Amino acid sequence: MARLLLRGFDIRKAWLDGSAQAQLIEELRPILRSAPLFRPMTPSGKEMSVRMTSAGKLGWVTDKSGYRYQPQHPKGADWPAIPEPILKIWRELASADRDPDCCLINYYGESAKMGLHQDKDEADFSWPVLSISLGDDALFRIGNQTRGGKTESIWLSSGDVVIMGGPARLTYHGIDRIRFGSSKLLPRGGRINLTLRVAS
Ligand code: MD3
Ligand code: FE
Repeated sequence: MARLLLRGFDIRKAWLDGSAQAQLIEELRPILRSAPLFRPMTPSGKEMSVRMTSAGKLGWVTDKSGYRYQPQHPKGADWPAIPEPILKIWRELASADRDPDCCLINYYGESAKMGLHQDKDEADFSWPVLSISLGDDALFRIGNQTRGGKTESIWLSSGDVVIMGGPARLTYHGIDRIRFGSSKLLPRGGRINLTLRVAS
């Protein structure tokens, strides 16, 4: 379980062993059944290549009305609860005295990516954000607190956990690409990223 500090990001390599990763995938199955992945549309009308859904009191959505958190899936049902084993990871690592109200679930297929961006739709940036990587390796790019400047990249693998707190909370970040088929965790390949946030 190596620990890396990169531009204020606290990266715990292999925080979850294979059986913990498989347990999380099992927890996600019923969630994906009741809150199916959808392909979000940016306010400018472009479809994102990542497919998404959420668990928790609030989920993140985007459409022509803009980016926001809301209590229901786009099809109208309340989001399912965040599974206890996922909350446990937050309680161990986030050093926050409150549970997250959103677990964003991102699925990256073969050619999915996410451009450099800041996470700014939450009400209070003093809460950390925690990310859990499952499945195929992903090339994670970290920039600066303002647009532009030099970036650094690191491969994230299944079982890695990253905590973004303090000044790093507003750092630009993105996923350039995944190494499709690099992990055996998901039978059909791809990558799932869970992002825990205090949104409200
Ligand atoms: C740094 N997801 O959903 S997780 C996102 O792997 C997002 O799916 C990427 O960026 C993914 O918004 C990266 C790492 C991450 C998540 C949230 C952050 C890094 C962050 C919030 C603030 C700063
Ligand atoms: Fe982000």
